[in-house]
Amino acid sequence: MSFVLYDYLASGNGYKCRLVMKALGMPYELKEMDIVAGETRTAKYLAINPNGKIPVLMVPGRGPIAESHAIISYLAEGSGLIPSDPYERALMWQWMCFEQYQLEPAIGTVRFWLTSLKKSPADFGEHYQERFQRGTDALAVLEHELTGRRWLVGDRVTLADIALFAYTHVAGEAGYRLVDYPAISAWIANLRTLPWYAPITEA
Ligand SMILES: N[C@@H](CCC(=O)N[C@@H](CS)C(=O)NCC(=O)O)C(=O)O
Repeated sequence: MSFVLYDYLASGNGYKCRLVMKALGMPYELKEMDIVAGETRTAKYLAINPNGKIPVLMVPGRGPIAESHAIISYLAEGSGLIPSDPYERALMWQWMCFEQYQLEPAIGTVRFWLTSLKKSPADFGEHYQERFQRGTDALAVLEHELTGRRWLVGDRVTLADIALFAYTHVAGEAGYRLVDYPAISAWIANLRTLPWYAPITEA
């Protein structure tokens, strides 16, 4: 029995899980949920994740795990995607916390409004401006960190790169101009050269 991933293909949070399983050669079954149609809010789904969100990883013989960073840290346990050095591991978590608090709620939300809900910035008024600015601030921090570096932590790709790549590489869909961020653009290009790289649109 392989893992089952409850997911929505356009989701960067789900994409992190798909990329980690691809990187580690772990087979999985994808169960696509239409989050716009409310499929994660049914009683059946809420029994799996009371928070009503994807991604959820169903672990055979154990049960569900929600929250993308909990899922990827479970999947990557003991692999080279998690630094064995405690300091580097803490830096990995530093960037993954940054992603959840500052980057994903801004870039991920704006992208969701525009591409999944098919709304315009005017539909959200000041909320749009505030979210968009938070995303601009997050990209500035990332650009600063990546200047002169190939990966976010140490000298190899870690969960931090995968976690931050997920929404950053599609920031253009949320209206950001990635060409204005040369270090981020180079990092995105580097990640795309990895043998297990697959686009966000791939199941
Ligand atoms: N912090 C969570 C966020 C999960 C999340 O926001 N999921 C969104 C899609 S990316 C969702 O399921 N939305 C549907 C809903 O809220 O009904 C994670 O990293 O997994």
